[in-house]
Amino acid sequence: MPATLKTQVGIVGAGPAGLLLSHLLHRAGIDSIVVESRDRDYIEHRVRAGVLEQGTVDLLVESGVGERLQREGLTHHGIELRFGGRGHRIDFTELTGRSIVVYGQQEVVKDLIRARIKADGKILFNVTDVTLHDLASNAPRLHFVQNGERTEIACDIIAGCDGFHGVYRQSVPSGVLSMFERVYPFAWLGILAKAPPTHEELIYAYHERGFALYSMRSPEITRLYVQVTPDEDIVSWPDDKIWRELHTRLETNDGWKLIEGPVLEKSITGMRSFVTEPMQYGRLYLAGDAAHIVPPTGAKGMNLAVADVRTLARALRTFFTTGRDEALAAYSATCLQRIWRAEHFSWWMTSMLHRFPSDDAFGHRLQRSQLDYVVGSRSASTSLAENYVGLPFADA
Ligand code: RFL
Ligand code: PHB
Repeated sequence: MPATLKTQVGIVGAGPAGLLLSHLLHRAGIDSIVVESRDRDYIEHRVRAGVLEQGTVDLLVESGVGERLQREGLTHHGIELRFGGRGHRIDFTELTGRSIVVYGQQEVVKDLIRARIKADGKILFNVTDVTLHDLASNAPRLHFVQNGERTEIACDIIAGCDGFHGVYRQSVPSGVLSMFERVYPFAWLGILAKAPPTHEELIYAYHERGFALYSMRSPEITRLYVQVTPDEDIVSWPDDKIWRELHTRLETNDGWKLIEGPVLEKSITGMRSFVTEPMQYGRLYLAGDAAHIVPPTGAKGMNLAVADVRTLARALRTFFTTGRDEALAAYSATCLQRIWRAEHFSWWMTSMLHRFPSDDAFGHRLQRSQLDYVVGSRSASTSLAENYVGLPFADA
Protein backbone atom coordinates (compact mmCIF):
# COMPACT_ATOMS: atom_id res chain seq x y z
CA MET A 1 0.00 0.00 0.00
CA PRO A 2 1.42 3.42 -0.89
CA ALA A 3 1.71 6.14 1.77
CA THR A 4 -1.22 8.54 1.42
CA LEU A 5 -1.29 12.32 1.62
CA LYS A 6 -4.35 14.51 1.28
CA THR A 7 -4.76 17.98 -0.17
CA GLN A 8 -7.34 20.16 -1.88
CA VAL A 9 -5.29 20.80 -5.05
CA GLY A 10 -2.52 18.47 -6.26
CA ILE A 11 -0.22 20.38 -8.60
CA VAL A 12 2.13 18.64 -11.06
CA GLY A 13 5.13 20.84 -11.96
CA ALA A 14 7.02 23.63 -10.15
CA GLY A 15 7.50 26.02 -13.05
CA PRO A 16 6.00 29.51 -12.93
CA ALA A 17 2.46 28.09 -13.45
CA GLY A 18 2.52 25.48 -10.67
CA LEU A 19 4.37 27.64 -8.14
CA LEU A 20 2.22 30.73 -8.68
CA LEU A 21 -0.96 28.65 -8.50
CA SER A 22 0.17 27.16 -5.19
CA HIS A 23 1.02 30.65 -3.90
CA LEU A 24 -2.31 32.22 -4.96
CA LEU A 25 -4.27 29.28 -3.52
CA HIS A 26 -2.43 29.63 -0.21
CA ARG A 27 -3.42 33.30 -0.08
CA ALA A 28 -7.03 32.22 -0.59
CA GLY A 29 -6.77 29.69 2.26
CA ILE A 30 -6.65 26.65 -0.05
CA ASP A 31 -4.19 23.83 0.59
CA SER A 32 -2.03 22.39 -2.21
CA ILE A 33 0.94 20.05 -2.76
CA VAL A 34 3.33 20.56 -5.69
CA VAL A 35 5.26 17.59 -7.12
CA GLU A 36 8.28 18.36 -9.32
CA SER A 37 10.54 15.97 -11.22
CA ARG A 38 13.70 18.14 -10.98
CA ASP A 39 15.63 19.41 -7.97
CA ARG A 40 15.31 22.92 -6.58
CA ASP A 41 18.71 24.09 -7.80
CA TYR A 42 17.96 22.98 -11.35
CA ILE A 43 14.65 24.83 -11.67
CA GLU A 44 16.07 27.94 -10.00
CA HIS A 45 18.80 28.17 -12.64
CA ARG A 46 16.94 27.10 -15.79
CA VAL A 47 17.37 30.06 -18.17
CA ARG A 48 14.20 30.87 -20.09
CA ALA A 49 11.87 33.84 -20.44
CA GLY A 50 12.81 37.40 -19.66
CA VAL A 51 9.90 39.69 -20.46
CA LEU A 52 7.03 40.28 -18.03
CA GLU A 53 3.87 42.05 -19.11
CA GLN A 54 2.54 44.82 -16.89
CA GLY A 55 -0.37 42.58 -15.80
CA THR A 56 2.07 39.82 -14.77
CA VAL A 57 4.13 42.31 -12.76
CA ASP A 58 1.02 43.76 -11.09
CA LEU A 59 -0.19 40.28 -10.06
CA LEU A 60 3.20 39.30 -8.61
CA VAL A 61 3.43 42.59 -6.70
CA GLU A 62 -0.18 42.51 -5.42
CA SER A 63 0.25 38.91 -4.23
CA GLY A 64 3.37 39.78 -2.22
CA VAL A 65 6.15 38.24 -4.33
CA GLY A 66 7.20 41.34 -6.26
CA GLU A 67 9.60 43.02 -3.85
CA ARG A 68 12.85 41.94 -5.58
CA LEU A 69 11.23 42.24 -9.00
CA GLN A 70 10.43 45.90 -8.28
CA ARG A 71 13.99 46.48 -7.09
CA GLU A 72 15.92 44.59 -9.78
CA GLY A 73 13.55 44.40 -12.79
CA LEU A 74 14.38 46.67 -15.73
CA THR A 75 11.35 48.66 -16.94
CA HIS A 76 11.34 49.07 -20.73
CA HIS A 77 9.10 51.55 -22.52
CA GLY A 78 9.54 50.14 -26.00
CA ILE A 79 11.41 47.78 -28.32
CA GLU A 80 13.35 48.28 -31.52
CA LEU A 81 12.69 46.53 -34.83
CA ARG A 82 15.91 46.50 -36.83
CA PHE A 83 16.10 45.85 -40.57
CA GLY A 84 17.78 47.30 -43.64
CA GLY A 85 20.72 48.45 -41.47
CA ARG A 86 18.53 50.76 -39.35
CA GLY A 87 16.66 50.66 -36.06
CA HIS A 88 12.99 51.66 -35.71
CA ARG A 89 11.65 52.16 -32.20
CA ILE A 90 8.13 51.18 -31.15
CA ASP A 91 7.26 53.33 -28.12
CA PHE A 92 4.93 51.24 -25.97
CA THR A 93 4.29 53.86 -23.33
CA GLU A 94 3.36 56.54 -25.81
CA LEU A 95 1.18 54.17 -27.86
CA THR A 96 -0.51 52.20 -25.06
CA GLY A 97 0.31 53.84 -21.71
CA ARG A 98 1.83 50.52 -20.61
CA SER A 99 5.35 49.09 -20.37
CA ILE A 100 7.11 45.76 -19.75
CA VAL A 101 9.68 44.59 -17.20
CA VAL A 102 12.77 42.54 -18.03
CA TYR A 103 13.34 40.06 -15.16
CA GLY A 104 14.50 36.46 -15.65
CA GLN A 105 11.96 33.66 -15.30
CA GLN A 106 14.32 31.82 -12.96
CA GLU A 107 14.24 34.85 -10.66
CA VAL A 108 10.42 34.67 -10.56
CA VAL A 109 10.77 30.95 -9.78
CA LYS A 110 13.26 31.69 -6.95
CA ASP A 111 10.95 34.36 -5.46
CA LEU A 112 7.95 32.00 -5.57
CA ILE A 113 9.82 29.05 -4.04
CA ARG A 114 11.09 31.25 -1.24
CA ALA A 115 7.56 32.51 -0.53
CA ARG A 116 6.10 28.99 -0.54
CA ILE A 117 8.78 27.63 1.77
CA LYS A 118 8.42 30.58 4.15
CA ALA A 119 4.69 29.82 4.36
CA ASP A 120 5.41 26.09 5.01
CA GLY A 121 4.11 25.26 1.54
CA LYS A 122 4.69 21.70 0.31
CA ILE A 123 6.89 21.33 -2.78
CA LEU A 124 8.18 17.79 -3.31
CA PHE A 125 11.26 17.80 -5.56
CA ASN A 126 12.91 14.89 -7.41
CA VAL A 127 9.75 12.85 -7.81
CA THR A 128 9.39 10.23 -10.56
CA ASP A 129 6.64 8.10 -12.09
CA VAL A 130 3.83 10.63 -11.65
CA THR A 131 0.49 9.15 -12.73
CA LEU A 132 -3.06 10.54 -12.49
CA HIS A 133 -6.11 8.45 -11.55
CA ASP A 134 -9.90 8.76 -11.31
CA LEU A 135 -9.88 12.14 -13.04
CA ALA A 136 -13.54 11.81 -14.01
CA SER A 137 -14.58 11.30 -10.36
CA ASN A 138 -14.88 13.81 -7.49
CA ALA A 139 -11.86 12.22 -5.80
CA PRO A 140 -8.94 12.24 -8.25
CA ARG A 141 -5.62 10.80 -7.10
CA LEU A 142 -2.03 11.51 -7.98
CA HIS A 143 0.69 8.86 -7.56
CA PHE A 144 4.43 9.40 -7.54
CA VAL A 145 7.68 7.90 -6.31
CA GLN A 146 10.16 9.82 -4.17
CA ASN A 147 13.29 8.29 -2.62
CA GLY A 148 12.10 4.88 -3.80
CA GLU A 149 8.80 5.20 -1.94
CA ARG A 150 5.47 5.18 -3.74
CA THR A 151 3.03 7.83 -2.46
CA GLU A 152 -0.57 8.69 -3.27
CA ILE A 153 -2.10 12.13 -2.90
CA ALA A 154 -5.89 12.18 -2.54
CA CYS A 155 -7.08 15.47 -4.07
CA ASP A 156 -10.27 17.40 -4.80
CA ILE A 157 -8.71 18.91 -7.92
CA ILE A 158 -5.51 18.23 -9.92
CA ALA A 159 -3.70 20.99 -11.81
CA GLY A 160 -1.42 19.87 -14.68
CA CYS A 161 1.32 22.52 -14.75
CA ASP A 162 4.08 20.22 -15.99
CA GLY A 163 4.95 21.77 -19.33
CA PHE A 164 4.76 20.53 -22.89
CA HIS A 165 5.37 16.83 -22.12
CA GLY A 166 2.75 16.86 -19.35
CA VAL A 167 1.62 13.55 -17.83
CA TYR A 168 -2.02 14.29 -18.69
CA ARG A 169 -1.22 12.98 -22.17
CA GLN A 170 -1.10 9.44 -20.75
CA SER A 171 -4.09 9.96 -18.42
CA VAL A 172 -6.89 11.49 -20.46
CA PRO A 173 -8.84 9.09 -22.72
CA SER A 174 -7.99 9.57 -26.37
CA GLY A 175 -10.38 11.68 -28.39
CA VAL A 176 -11.39 13.90 -25.45
CA LEU A 177 -8.90 16.68 -26.15
CA SER A 178 -8.19 18.37 -29.48
CA MET A 179 -4.63 19.45 -30.26
CA PHE A 180 -3.69 22.22 -32.67
CA GLU A 181 -0.04 22.45 -33.66
CA ARG A 182 2.42 24.15 -35.99
CA VAL A 183 6.14 23.38 -35.98
CA TYR A 184 8.51 25.98 -37.47
CA PRO A 185 11.46 25.10 -39.72
CA PHE A 186 14.02 26.83 -37.46
CA ALA A 187 15.21 27.10 -33.85
CA TRP A 188 16.80 29.72 -31.60
CA LEU A 189 20.33 29.39 -30.32
CA GLY A 190 20.41 31.47 -27.13
CA ILE A 191 23.40 32.66 -25.09
CA LEU A 192 23.80 34.47 -21.82
CA ALA A 193 26.95 36.62 -21.90
CA LYS A 194 28.82 38.51 -19.21
CA ALA A 195 28.77 41.76 -21.16
CA PRO A 196 27.06 45.04 -20.27
CA PRO A 197 24.08 45.79 -22.55
CA THR A 198 24.93 48.59 -25.00
CA HIS A 199 21.33 49.23 -25.95
CA GLU A 200 18.61 50.13 -23.44
CA GLU A 201 15.81 48.12 -25.02
CA LEU A 202 15.27 44.77 -26.78
CA ILE A 203 16.15 44.62 -30.48
CA TYR A 204 14.31 42.27 -32.86
CA ALA A 205 16.41 42.06 -36.04
CA TYR A 206 15.29 40.86 -39.46
CA HIS A 207 18.33 40.02 -41.59
CA GLU A 208 18.96 38.06 -44.76
CA ARG A 209 21.05 35.57 -42.73
CA GLY A 210 18.15 35.07 -40.31
CA PHE A 211 16.55 36.54 -37.20
CA ALA A 212 18.51 37.79 -34.18
CA LEU A 213 17.33 39.09 -30.81
CA TYR A 214 19.20 41.35 -28.45
CA SER A 215 17.96 41.17 -24.86
CA MET A 216 19.42 41.43 -21.37
CA ARG A 217 19.02 40.31 -17.78
CA SER A 218 20.84 42.98 -15.75
CA PRO A 219 23.26 45.90 -16.19
CA GLU A 220 26.05 43.25 -16.48
CA ILE A 221 24.39 40.43 -18.46
CA THR A 222 23.29 40.36 -22.11
CA ARG A 223 20.92 37.69 -23.49
CA LEU A 224 21.18 37.05 -27.23
CA TYR A 225 19.54 34.71 -29.75
CA VAL A 226 20.18 33.78 -33.39
CA GLN A 227 17.92 31.83 -35.72
CA VAL A 228 19.48 28.46 -36.64
CA THR A 229 18.21 25.33 -38.40
CA PRO A 230 16.08 23.07 -36.13
CA ASP A 231 18.43 20.06 -36.14
CA GLU A 232 21.51 22.17 -35.36
CA ASP A 233 24.11 20.58 -33.06
CA ILE A 234 25.35 23.03 -30.43
CA VAL A 235 28.93 21.80 -30.85
CA SER A 236 28.93 23.19 -34.38
CA TRP A 237 28.43 26.64 -32.84
CA PRO A 238 31.64 27.66 -31.05
CA ASP A 239 31.40 31.06 -29.33
CA ASP A 240 33.29 32.98 -32.03
CA LYS A 241 30.88 31.74 -34.70
CA ILE A 242 27.88 32.87 -32.62
CA TRP A 243 29.39 36.33 -32.07
CA ARG A 244 30.17 36.64 -35.77
CA GLU A 245 26.53 35.95 -36.66
CA LEU A 246 25.28 38.32 -33.98
CA HIS A 247 27.53 41.14 -35.23
CA THR A 248 26.38 40.59 -38.82
CA ARG A 249 22.69 40.42 -38.03
CA LEU A 250 22.49 43.15 -35.39
CA GLU A 251 24.88 45.89 -36.38
CA THR A 252 23.59 49.01 -38.12
CA ASN A 253 24.90 51.38 -40.77
CA ASP A 254 25.34 54.15 -38.19
CA GLY A 255 28.09 52.31 -36.33
CA TRP A 256 26.23 50.71 -33.37
CA LYS A 257 28.43 47.89 -32.02
CA LEU A 258 27.69 44.81 -29.99
CA ILE A 259 29.95 44.24 -26.98
CA GLU A 260 31.21 40.68 -26.52
CA GLY A 261 31.84 38.91 -23.23
CA PRO A 262 32.35 35.41 -21.81
CA VAL A 263 29.45 33.07 -22.71
CA LEU A 264 27.86 31.80 -19.48
CA GLU A 265 25.15 29.58 -20.95
CA LYS A 266 24.26 28.31 -24.40
CA SER A 267 21.26 26.29 -25.62
CA ILE A 268 19.06 25.60 -28.65
CA THR A 269 15.27 25.78 -28.49
CA GLY A 270 12.90 24.47 -31.16
CA MET A 271 9.95 26.61 -32.14
CA ARG A 272 6.34 25.50 -32.14
CA SER A 273 2.79 26.74 -31.69
CA PHE A 274 0.48 24.35 -29.85
CA VAL A 275 -2.93 24.49 -28.14
CA THR A 276 -4.97 21.81 -26.33
CA GLU A 277 -8.74 22.23 -26.14
CA PRO A 278 -10.41 22.14 -23.73
CA MET A 279 -7.89 22.74 -20.94
CA GLN A 280 -9.86 20.45 -18.65
CA TYR A 281 -10.92 16.86 -18.25
CA GLY A 282 -13.08 15.97 -15.22
CA ARG A 283 -11.25 17.25 -12.15
CA LEU A 284 -7.99 17.86 -14.06
CA TYR A 285 -7.21 21.44 -15.14
CA LEU A 286 -4.25 22.28 -17.40
CA ALA A 287 -2.30 25.54 -17.15
CA GLY A 288 0.74 27.10 -18.84
CA ASP A 289 2.94 25.19 -21.28
CA ALA A 290 1.08 21.95 -20.49
CA ALA A 291 -1.87 23.39 -22.42
CA HIS A 292 -0.21 25.67 -24.95
CA ILE A 293 3.13 26.63 -26.46
CA VAL A 294 4.01 29.78 -28.38
CA PRO A 295 7.21 30.50 -30.29
CA PRO A 296 9.23 32.89 -28.08
CA THR A 297 9.22 35.78 -30.59
CA GLY A 298 6.24 37.46 -28.88
CA ALA A 299 7.60 36.91 -25.31
CA LYS A 300 4.22 35.48 -24.29
CA GLY A 301 4.81 31.98 -22.83
CA MET A 302 5.34 32.77 -19.18
CA ASN A 303 2.81 35.59 -19.28
CA LEU A 304 0.14 33.21 -20.57
CA ALA A 305 1.02 30.72 -17.82
CA VAL A 306 0.51 33.48 -15.25
CA ALA A 307 -2.82 34.54 -16.82
CA ASP A 308 -4.06 30.90 -16.74
CA VAL A 309 -3.31 30.40 -13.06
CA ARG A 310 -4.78 33.78 -12.14
CA THR A 311 -8.08 32.62 -13.69
CA LEU A 312 -7.80 29.13 -12.20
CA ALA A 313 -7.03 30.39 -8.68
CA ARG A 314 -10.05 32.69 -8.78
CA ALA A 315 -12.33 29.91 -9.99
CA LEU A 316 -11.01 27.52 -7.32
CA ARG A 317 -11.56 30.13 -4.61
CA THR A 318 -15.24 30.35 -5.61
CA PHE A 319 -15.48 26.56 -5.80
CA PHE A 320 -13.96 25.87 -2.38
CA THR A 321 -15.71 28.74 -0.55
CA THR A 322 -19.22 28.42 -2.06
CA GLY A 323 -19.30 25.00 -3.75
CA ARG A 324 -20.32 26.72 -7.00
CA ASP A 325 -18.51 25.50 -10.09
CA GLU A 326 -19.62 27.91 -12.89
CA ALA A 327 -16.28 29.72 -12.89
CA LEU A 328 -14.39 26.41 -13.02
CA ALA A 329 -16.63 25.26 -15.88
CA ALA A 330 -15.79 28.50 -17.73
CA TYR A 331 -12.02 28.23 -17.01
CA SER A 332 -10.99 26.75 -20.32
CA ALA A 333 -13.09 29.05 -22.52
CA THR A 334 -11.99 32.13 -20.55
CA CYS A 335 -8.29 31.27 -20.94
CA LEU A 336 -8.52 30.16 -24.56
CA GLN A 337 -9.61 33.62 -25.71
CA ARG A 338 -6.39 35.18 -24.44
CA ILE A 339 -4.35 32.17 -25.56
CA TRP A 340 -5.49 32.28 -29.18
CA ARG A 341 -4.82 36.03 -29.34
CA ALA A 342 -1.27 35.38 -28.06
CA GLU A 343 -0.91 32.42 -30.44
CA HIS A 344 -1.76 34.69 -33.35
CA PHE A 345 0.56 37.48 -32.19
CA SER A 346 3.47 35.08 -31.62
CA TRP A 347 2.94 33.39 -35.01
CA TRP A 348 2.69 36.81 -36.68
CA MET A 349 5.88 38.18 -35.08
CA THR A 350 7.66 34.92 -35.93
CA SER A 351 6.49 34.98 -39.56
CA MET A 352 7.46 38.62 -40.02
CA LEU A 353 10.95 38.36 -38.54
CA HIS A 354 12.41 34.96 -39.53
CA ARG A 355 13.83 33.65 -42.80
CA PHE A 356 11.80 30.62 -43.89
CA PRO A 357 13.68 28.04 -45.99
CA SER A 358 10.64 27.82 -48.30
CA ASP A 359 10.50 31.57 -48.93
CA ASP A 360 11.49 33.11 -52.24
CA ALA A 361 12.24 36.71 -53.17
CA PHE A 362 8.51 37.40 -53.26
CA GLY A 363 8.17 36.26 -49.63
CA HIS A 364 11.10 38.44 -48.54
CA ARG A 365 9.53 41.49 -50.23
CA LEU A 366 6.28 40.81 -48.36
CA GLN A 367 8.16 40.65 -45.04
CA ARG A 368 9.93 43.97 -45.77
CA SER A 369 6.64 45.58 -46.76
CA GLN A 370 5.05 44.39 -43.50
CA LEU A 371 7.99 45.68 -41.43
CA ASP A 372 7.89 49.07 -43.19
CA TYR A 373 4.17 49.26 -42.51
CA VAL A 374 4.49 48.28 -38.84
CA VAL A 375 7.08 50.98 -38.10
CA GLY A 376 5.55 53.58 -40.45
CA SER A 377 1.90 53.44 -39.46
CA ARG A 378 0.79 54.55 -36.00
CA SER A 379 -2.15 52.12 -36.11
CA ALA A 380 0.09 49.19 -37.03
CA SER A 381 2.68 50.13 -34.37
CA THR A 382 -0.11 50.40 -31.79
CA SER A 383 -1.40 46.97 -32.71
CA LEU A 384 2.05 45.44 -32.14
CA ALA A 385 2.52 47.45 -28.93
CA GLU A 386 -0.81 46.55 -27.31
CA ASN A 387 -0.29 42.85 -27.98
CA TYR A 388 3.32 42.95 -26.77
CA VAL A 389 2.59 44.74 -23.46
CA GLY A 390 -0.36 42.36 -22.96
CA LEU A 391 -4.08 42.92 -23.33
CA PRO A 392 -6.00 43.60 -20.11
CA PHE A 393 -7.36 40.55 -18.26
CA ALA A 394 -10.93 39.86 -19.39
CA ASP A 395 -12.27 40.01 -15.81
CA ALA A 396 -10.02 42.82 -14.50
P1 RFL B 1 7.56 24.99 -17.22
O1 RFL B 1 8.35 26.20 -16.86
O2 RFL B 1 8.05 24.13 -18.31
O3 RFL B 1 7.40 24.15 -15.89
C1 RFL B 1 6.93 22.82 -15.90
C2 RFL B 1 7.54 22.11 -14.71
O4 RFL B 1 7.06 20.78 -14.65
C3 RFL B 1 8.13 19.90 -14.39
N1 RFL B 1 7.73 18.57 -14.89
C4 RFL B 1 7.28 17.58 -14.11
N2 RFL B 1 7.11 17.49 -12.78
C5 RFL B 1 6.64 16.32 -12.29
N3 RFL B 1 6.33 15.25 -13.06
C6 RFL B 1 6.47 15.30 -14.40
N4 RFL B 1 6.13 14.24 -15.15
C7 RFL B 1 6.97 16.49 -14.97
N5 RFL B 1 7.23 16.89 -16.24
C8 RFL B 1 7.69 18.15 -16.17
C9 RFL B 1 9.32 20.53 -15.09
O5 RFL B 1 10.56 20.10 -14.56
C10 RFL B 1 9.05 22.01 -14.82
O6 RFL B 1 9.66 22.45 -13.62
O7 RFL B 1 6.05 25.38 -17.60
P2 RFL B 1 5.12 26.57 -17.03
O8 RFL B 1 5.16 26.64 -15.53
O9 RFL B 1 3.85 26.39 -17.72
O10 RFL B 1 5.84 27.92 -17.53
C11 RFL B 1 5.89 28.24 -18.88
C12 RFL B 1 7.19 28.99 -19.20
O11 RFL B 1 8.27 28.26 -18.68
C13 RFL B 1 7.39 29.20 -20.71
O12 RFL B 1 6.15 29.50 -21.33
C14 RFL B 1 8.36 30.35 -21.00
O13 RFL B 1 9.65 30.07 -20.56
C15 RFL B 1 8.38 30.65 -22.49
N6 RFL B 1 9.35 31.72 -22.85
C16 RFL B 1 9.04 33.05 -22.66
N7 RFL B 1 7.89 33.42 -22.06
C17 RFL B 1 7.64 34.74 -21.79
O14 RFL B 1 6.57 35.06 -21.25
N8 RFL B 1 8.54 35.75 -22.12
C18 RFL B 1 9.72 35.46 -22.72
O15 RFL B 1 10.53 36.36 -22.95
C19 RFL B 1 10.00 34.07 -23.05
N9 RFL B 1 11.16 33.72 -23.63
C20 RFL B 1 10.59 31.35 -23.38
C21 RFL B 1 11.49 32.39 -23.78
C22 RFL B 1 10.97 30.02 -23.49
C23 RFL B 1 12.21 29.71 -24.00
N10 RFL B 1 12.55 28.34 -24.03
C24 RFL B 1 13.77 27.82 -23.57
C25 RFL B 1 11.49 27.36 -24.25
C26 RFL B 1 12.71 32.08 -24.33
C27 RFL B 1 13.06 30.74 -24.46
C28 RFL B 1 14.38 30.45 -25.11
C1 PHB C 1 14.67 36.92 -23.36
O1 PHB C 1 15.17 37.94 -22.83
O2 PHB C 1 15.02 35.78 -23.06
C2 PHB C 1 13.61 37.09 -24.40
C3 PHB C 1 13.13 38.35 -24.67
C4 PHB C 1 12.16 38.51 -25.66
C5 PHB C 1 11.69 37.41 -26.34
C6 PHB C 1 12.16 36.15 -26.05
C7 PHB C 1 13.13 35.97 -25.08
O3 PHB C 1 10.75 37.58 -27.31
